[in-house]
Amino acid sequence: MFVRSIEEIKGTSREVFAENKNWVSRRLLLKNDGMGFSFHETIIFAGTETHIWYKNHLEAVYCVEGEGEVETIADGKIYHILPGTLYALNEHDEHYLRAKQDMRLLCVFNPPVTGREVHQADGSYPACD
Ligand code: 9YT
Repeated sequence: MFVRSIEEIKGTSREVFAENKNWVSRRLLLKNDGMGFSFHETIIFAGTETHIWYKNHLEAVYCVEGEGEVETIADGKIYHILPGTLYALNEHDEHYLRAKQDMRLLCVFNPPVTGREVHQADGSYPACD
């Protein structure tokens, strides 16, 4: 087994800032860790709106701090996200993520991300292979 902390990730390649400055993501587990999923702690900064559409991944997101909302674009539904809430993008749902306060989110990706992806114009990450 191994142990890894957020503090040791800060300032390394496992700490990734969004190009648009909307979030920072610290990747505790990536594809090369061999777990079959990746696991990230992501801070979404207050007042931001991010368009996301993970066509090549499923993502589950658990909120531990802060407050915001997710709007699924296909049906216009709005989901209020608070600490203790999980949302699962089980249909590769295209959505907007809006933070009212800084949100601290724990995110699991299947398949795992490699850590080298950048968000494409359509809100997706490329397929890993
Ligand atoms: C919640 C979400 O998907 N935020 C965007 C960043 C993503 N969690 C990542 O790459 O770690």
